[in-house]
Amino acid sequence: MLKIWGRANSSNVKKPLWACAEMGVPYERIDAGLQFGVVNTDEYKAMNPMGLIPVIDDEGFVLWESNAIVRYLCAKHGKDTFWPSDLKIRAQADRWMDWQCTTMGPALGTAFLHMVRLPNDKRDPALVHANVPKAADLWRVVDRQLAQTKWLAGEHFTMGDMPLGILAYTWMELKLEDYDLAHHRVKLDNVWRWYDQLQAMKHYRDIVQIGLT
Ligand SMILES: N[C@@H](CCC(=O)N[C@@H](CS)C(=O)NCC(=O)O)C(=O)O
Repeated sequence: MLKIWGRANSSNVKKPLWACAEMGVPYERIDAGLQFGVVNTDEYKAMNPMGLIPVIDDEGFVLWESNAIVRYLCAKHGKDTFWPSDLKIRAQADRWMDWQCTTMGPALGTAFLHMVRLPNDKRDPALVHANVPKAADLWRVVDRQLAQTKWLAGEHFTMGDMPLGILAYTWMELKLEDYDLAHHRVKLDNVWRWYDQLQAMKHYRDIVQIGLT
């Protein structure tokens, strides 16, 4: 059976968990990372030299990097749906996945780390104040896409919605008011409509919307 290493509250681990749930792929999840350790063992580093989560082992095929994992799983189990066969639609799904990793992820992830994840004495409010407005501007870019299409890569839900869909929950849940930054979470019509579409999905609610910790 497919094995997935990583704690369930990690946004990067949620990607393969949610993808598998949507496609009905059974898996075994092994807790790893932060309080669970595991990631610094020689055995784990042999699977992922970065010592990060997630990692999968699919009947002996080991893969790390969350978006590569989602692509692999969707190509294997969700061809023509989650992994679009149409080259141009797939390229757009890929684009939003890469953009999550290179652009939205660093901005929103830094704000999240310093608002939620790090212990109080390690948090830097200046980084929260610098990154929340950046993330807010980036959601406007997403909004412009969603003004043209129902989902990020077109008229159907694809793998392209997964990484940013997970970060949408983070964005909606961050306690911006604690930093006097709530005015940055402007209600963008199309992002909010897309978020409602995501929230209508059972596996999104069960796997992604589990509280920010
Ligand atoms: N680019 C990598 C980033 C992986 C990553 O940074 N994972 C975080 C969790 S979201 C991690 O392993 N943190 C250390 C830990 O949990 O011990 C990916 O997308 O898989």
